Amino acid sequence: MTRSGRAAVAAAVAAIAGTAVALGSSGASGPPTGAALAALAKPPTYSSLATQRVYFVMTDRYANGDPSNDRGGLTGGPGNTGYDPTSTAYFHGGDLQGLTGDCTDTKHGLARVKDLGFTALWVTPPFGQQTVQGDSAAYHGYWIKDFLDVDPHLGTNQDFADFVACAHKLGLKVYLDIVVNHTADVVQLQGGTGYLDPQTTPYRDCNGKPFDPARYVRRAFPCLSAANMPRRPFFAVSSDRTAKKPAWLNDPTKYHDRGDIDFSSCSQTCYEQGDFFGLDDLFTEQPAVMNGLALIFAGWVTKYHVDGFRVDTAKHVNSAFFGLWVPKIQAAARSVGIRDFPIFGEVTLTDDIELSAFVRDRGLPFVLDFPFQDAAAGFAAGTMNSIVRFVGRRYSCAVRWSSAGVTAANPCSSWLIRLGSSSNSANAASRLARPNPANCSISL
Ligand SMILES: [Ca+2]
Ligand SMILES: [Ca+2]
Repeated sequence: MTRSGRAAVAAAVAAIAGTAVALGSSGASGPPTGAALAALAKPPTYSSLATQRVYFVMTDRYANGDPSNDRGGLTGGPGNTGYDPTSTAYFHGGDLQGLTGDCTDTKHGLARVKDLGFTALWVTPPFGQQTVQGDSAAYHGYWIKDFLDVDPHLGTNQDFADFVACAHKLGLKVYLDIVVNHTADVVQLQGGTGYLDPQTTPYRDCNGKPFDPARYVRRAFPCLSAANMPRRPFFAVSSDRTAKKPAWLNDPTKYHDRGDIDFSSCSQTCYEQGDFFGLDDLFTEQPAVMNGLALIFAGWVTKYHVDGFRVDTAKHVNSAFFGLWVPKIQAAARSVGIRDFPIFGEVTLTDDIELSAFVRDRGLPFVLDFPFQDAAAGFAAGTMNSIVRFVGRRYSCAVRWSSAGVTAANPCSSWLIRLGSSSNSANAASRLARPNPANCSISL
């Protein structure tokens, strides 16, 4: 679930460029030389994603094309149907038919988006939801129970197919917002929701033997039992046992079962293994879970031919996951003739160096540029220092190299290499994040 809202739309996709050889020769041993230095001096290469003008849309809040689906086929009050257009916390009736329109009228639907000058849409998750949790509803799409079908509040699977077909007819790309970190909150945990750290409560296999799950991401995973999970999982009502699709998601040992993330004091492991606001945190270290998530989302590529993914809560997934999962998705895209399938992650970090690790080390092709968003929001609020800090941080390593005598290299493209990925699919930089060499004269 995004915590940044629509402001994230304005954020550029982070700058990416470079090669493994450049990265490998620019480590802690000092400034690069020779061929590595020449590679660093090259200007960045744009991907197709960098040139898109992306319209972020929350389907429930765009337009109501079919009032008959406003309650998702459910009856009763907002606590059952999730529908209450008087409350910002509930469904308002918008749906895929409303978002699509008739594909010609430039006052409505996708033809309007096209007419506004956009070239792509990033659309909130359309999947089947747990309609209500607590005192709000799943209008945003991040409480998924059925990963295989469209939520009835938004329409039908055919409505989604028609939406993508219209977008493509108009020359618009569709970037689908997906979630691999968690599902809806269905599994409950005994003994409370407080986070139990692996230092004191390690994972234990079905025989009680402790193990580190990171060691098994590429091989047979230890056997598990509900009784030996850090917090013993259970279902509050019997219907919850079969609430999710596909069926493997109903196995409570496919989740971390450690309790909720405590955002006031949390290690990276806690971010990865804790429940995000109580949502069932998938045990993504398990090859069966990673492969299951690959099959689910590959299906949305091969069935509907969407053009890319935005990956929710990517900061909260284990470090090896994307290096294993992304190639499977891209292979599925190639199997239906899509050779360029951008995948960009939501990693809510405002520090460039920390953020870059998710591209450089964790296998995400792109990440949203939260450092830029943070700086821009600060600037808009009248804090000039936010921009100064942003520029200083983003160019600091380049300036250090320049000070060390690396005069032949364009320091800004050097920085791009530093932030860049070894992935051959990630040779890109967004226009907003692309450094202008003229800016490098700034006094820091
Ligand atoms: Ca509707
Ligand atoms: Ca997680």
